[in-house]
Amino acid sequence: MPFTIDSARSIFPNTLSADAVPATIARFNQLSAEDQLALIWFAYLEMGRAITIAAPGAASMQFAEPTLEEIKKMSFPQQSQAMCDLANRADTPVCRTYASWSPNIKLGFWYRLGQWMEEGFVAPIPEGYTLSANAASVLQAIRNLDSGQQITVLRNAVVDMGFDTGKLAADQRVAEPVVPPQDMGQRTQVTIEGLDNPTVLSYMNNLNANDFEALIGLFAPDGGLQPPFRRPIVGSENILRFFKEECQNLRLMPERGVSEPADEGFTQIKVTGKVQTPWFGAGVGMNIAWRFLLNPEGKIFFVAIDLLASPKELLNFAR
Ligand code: ECH
Ligand code: GLY
Ligand code: GLY
Repeated sequence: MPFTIDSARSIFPNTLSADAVPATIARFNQLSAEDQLALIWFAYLEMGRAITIAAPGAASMQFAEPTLEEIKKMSFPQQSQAMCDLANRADTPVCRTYASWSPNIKLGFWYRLGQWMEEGFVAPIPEGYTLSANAASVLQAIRNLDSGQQITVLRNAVVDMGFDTGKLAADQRVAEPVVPPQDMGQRTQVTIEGLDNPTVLSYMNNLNANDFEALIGLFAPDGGLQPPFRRPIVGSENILRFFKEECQNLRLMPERGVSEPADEGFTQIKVTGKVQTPWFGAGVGMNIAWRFLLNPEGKIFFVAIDLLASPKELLNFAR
C-alpha cells in the first residue's frame, strides 16, 4: 500500500513524546485569564533564575512596537483588561493584530510587556495575588517538567493567545524578515552516528544555515512536516512559509540515527539529538527525535519532529 501523510505519521510508533506538554496546556487553558497571566508571570520569574532568555531581535520587535506603545499609554485597569482579552482570545483590535503575528513577534511582545511590568510602565500582577488551587497545581506541574518542556509550554501558551488565527485571511500574516542564508564558508556540517543518508544530512545542515530554498528542494512536492504537538504542514509552499516564519536561527545537533527499508521502496529513518532555539541558546537543549520517511527518489515525503519525554528516549530506536 502506498504511503499517505496520515499513515506516515505512525512510523517508529515507539517514540515517546513529551505528552506532559499538551496535558499541561490543556489544564492551563481551563484557568481564568487572571490566573493564566499570574501563573505565567510566576513561572517566568522562577525559570528566569535558572535560564537566560535572549532579548528579541529588532527585526521582530518593529511589528509589535505600535501595539506596545498603544498599551503603554493606557491606564493600569485598561492594560490589565487588554492582557486578559489576549488570554481570553477575545475579538478586539489588539487581539486581531496579535493574531496576525508570527510566534517570534508574539514572544517579543510579551517579553517587552514583562520588562514594562517590572519597570512599572504596565500593570503588574497584583501584589499578593493568590493562584486558585487549580492554577497552583498547573504551576507545580510546570516546575516538574524539564527546561525544554517548560519553554514549550510557555511558547504554546503565548502562541495560542489573541483572536483565533484560523479566522484571519492568509494575507494578514506578519512575520519578521528572512535572514540571508549563511555563507558557504561559515557553515558547519553535522555528523550522525550510525547514519550517512545524504538527504537527512543536508536537511540538518541547510536548516542550521537558514538555507530554506535548498532545504525545501529536499522535499517531495506533496511532502509533509509535522512540528511538535501540531498537525502536519503539507505541500512545499506551506512548508517553505513555515521555515521562513518559524525556523530561523535554530541549532540542530543530531546525535545518532538508524535507516531501514520501508514498503514500496521508501526508507524510514529515525534520528535523535538536541535542538537549541535562539531565545535560549545553549542554555536549553531540547531532546528531539526526527522521524523521516523518504520516497524512492530520496526526497522527504514526511518528517515528524517530536519533543521527547525524557533523555532516555535519545537512545530508543525500537520500532
Ligand atoms: C509575562 C506574564 C504575563 C503573560 C506572559 C508573560 C511573558 C512570557 C514570555 C515567554 C517567553 C517564552 C519563550 C519561549 C520560547 C520557546 C521556544 C521553543 C522552540 C522550539 C523549537 C523547536 C524546533 C524544532 C524544529 C526542528 C526541525 O527540524 C524543523 C522545524 C522545527 C511573564 C509578561 C505571556 C516572555 C521565548 C520551545 C523544537 C528541529 C519544527 C521548528
Ligand atoms: N531572540 C530570539 C529571536 O528573536 O529569534
Ligand atoms: N520556532 C523557533 C523558535 O521559537 O526559536
